[in-house]
Amino acid sequence: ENDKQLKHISKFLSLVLRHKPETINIQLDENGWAEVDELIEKSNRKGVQFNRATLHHVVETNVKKRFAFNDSLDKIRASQGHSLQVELGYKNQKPPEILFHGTGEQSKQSILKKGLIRKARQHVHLSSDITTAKMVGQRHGKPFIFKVAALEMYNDNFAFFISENGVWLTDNVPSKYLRTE
Ligand code: HQG
Repeated sequence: ENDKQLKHISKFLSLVLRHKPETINIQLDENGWAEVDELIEKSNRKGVQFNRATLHHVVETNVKKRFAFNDSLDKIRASQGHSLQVELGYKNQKPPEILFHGTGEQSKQSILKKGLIRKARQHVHLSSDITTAKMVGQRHGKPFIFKVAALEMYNDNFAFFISENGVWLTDNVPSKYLRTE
C-alpha cells in the first residue's frame, strides 16, 4: 500500500470509529471498541479494502496514533476525537500548569466570550505543546493559540484526561481560564 491508500483507510477508520459506525452497519460497544474481524469484513463489503496486516500497519504508522487495539488484538477503537457518546475510561489526572488550544483566528472573539466548548465532539481538545496546537489551529484557518490555565482549573475541580495518544481532554474551558498572550 502506498501512503495515499493508508491515509484513505485512516480517514475511513476515523469516520467509522469516531462518528458514524452505521456507514458500515457495525456497532461499537459502550467503550468504543469494534470487533476487528467484523470491521474488516464490513469495510471490505463497502469497498474499502484492507486486511488484518494492513490494519496493523495503519495503526502502527499513524503519526497521531489515532487508533488502538485491545490486549488480545481482537478489538480496535479510536483513542479520542469521538462525536459518539463512548466511555473511554481515562482517569482524571493532574495536568501541567499550562495547556494549549489551537483554533482559527475567526473564532477568537466567540471563544473569549463563551469559553471553549466541545462542539460536535465529546471533549475540548488541548495540547501540551504549542507546535501541536498550531497544527490543530491551522485546520480552521489562520491559527490562533490560546493558553489554558489547566492546573488552576484542575484545582477548581475540573476533570482532565489524557488520551492513549497524548491528547489532553476536558469538558469545557470557561473564559476566565484563557490567556491570549
Ligand atoms: C472551536 C484533530 C467558537 C474550537 C486535532 C475548534 C484535535 C469555538 C472548533 C482534534 C468555541 C471545533 C480536535 C466557541 C470552541 N466559539 N468556536 N465558544 N469553542 N470552538 O475539530 O480542537 O486529526 O471539533 O476552537 O488534532 O480543532 O482528527 O476541535 O476550532 O486533536 O485526530 O470549535 O481533531 O485530531 O473543532 O480538533 P474540532 P479541534 P484528528
